[in-house]
Amino acid sequence: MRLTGLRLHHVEIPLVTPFTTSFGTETVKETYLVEATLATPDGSATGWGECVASPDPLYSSEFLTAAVDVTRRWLAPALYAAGDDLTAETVAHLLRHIVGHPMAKAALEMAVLDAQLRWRDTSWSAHLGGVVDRVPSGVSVGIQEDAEAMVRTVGGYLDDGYRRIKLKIKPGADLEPVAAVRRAFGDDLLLQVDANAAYTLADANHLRRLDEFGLLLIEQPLGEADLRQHAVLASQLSTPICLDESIVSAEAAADAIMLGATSVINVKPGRVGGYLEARRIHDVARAHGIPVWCGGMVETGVGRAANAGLAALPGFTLPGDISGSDRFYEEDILTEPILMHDGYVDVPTGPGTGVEIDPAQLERRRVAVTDVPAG
Ligand code: OSB
Ligand code: MG
Repeated sequence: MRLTGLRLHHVEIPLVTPFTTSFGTETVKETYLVEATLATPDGSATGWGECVASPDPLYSSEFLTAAVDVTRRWLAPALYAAGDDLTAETVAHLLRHIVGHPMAKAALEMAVLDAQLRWRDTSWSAHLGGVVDRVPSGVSVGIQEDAEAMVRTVGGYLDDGYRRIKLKIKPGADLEPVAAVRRAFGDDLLLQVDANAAYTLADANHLRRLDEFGLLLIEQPLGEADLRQHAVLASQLSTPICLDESIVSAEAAADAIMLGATSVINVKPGRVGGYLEARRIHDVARAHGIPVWCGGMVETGVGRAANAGLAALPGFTLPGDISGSDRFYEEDILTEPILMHDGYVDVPTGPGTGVEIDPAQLERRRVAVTDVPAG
């Protein structure tokens, strides 16, 4: 295939409720969707990607305007320069000399893979190796005003049918909400927490107090670069550690596993440079008997559909952060929203990501367009 056109659609979509993590509060989703047009041997194909970078570099060093800039000035030119040799499998290789920027790279690879699979009439999940037609749906619950509010909010999600609850925590908002939720909903509730790197090893004694709540795991308690310190912490907790921010590649996943820094992995395609690297992480983890689950980055239906396809792989043995779009958005940007039924999200079966963008919804949410033409 050959890249013939690239357009970034900048969108802003209000969230149904503010989402608070240890690093900040979001009330609006800001991102861009990538529309890539490719010439194929028999015509042309269009694919869509979604960038998961946030406006501010708080979750990771990447941020939205940097992703746009690196795409325009370095990534897109490298893909155009590949001529007829472009396939989804070559994207990461063609971009490897540009250091970092995995989320910008992932959005491009996603669009090229979507176009390729639509052209080949193959679904995302079938291509990646999915083995199930629906995936259990977990929900990530932001930090609330107090423990009572947390119990109320979690109760609402359980009424909706979510099968696993993840509570965001930070110093000063950890033991109390966790204890209250465990007390309110009992020992059978699949419950886990996510600290988004808000603690240090000096907090080990405090974090050990979470052990009594029977959590599935604690996600990323320490900093992104602190693999060795996570290994030390793991030796002091009975709650399993699951790394998110630290797992930036399949190599990092292998290192973390060998060091004993992680016993579960949150796989996020954007964080690792794309769905193909995400599959490699699944493969490495599976070979080591390490369970994985699919994380989320508050995606629109576009990214949510692709995540559901990935989560259908056999190593995804824990429920992921794959909620219905209505967990975050009043309306999806798709013709058919991604929804949860009976605690599961269906894995799309159509070609590519299997979902279609609703042109009217896109226009309604679009705040700008960046065209990135060849040369
Ligand atoms: O750490 O998993 C995270 C959202 C934004 C940035 C980081 C994280 C999250 C979530 C939300 O927890 C997951 C979702 O999309 O449902
Ligand atoms: Mg996380």
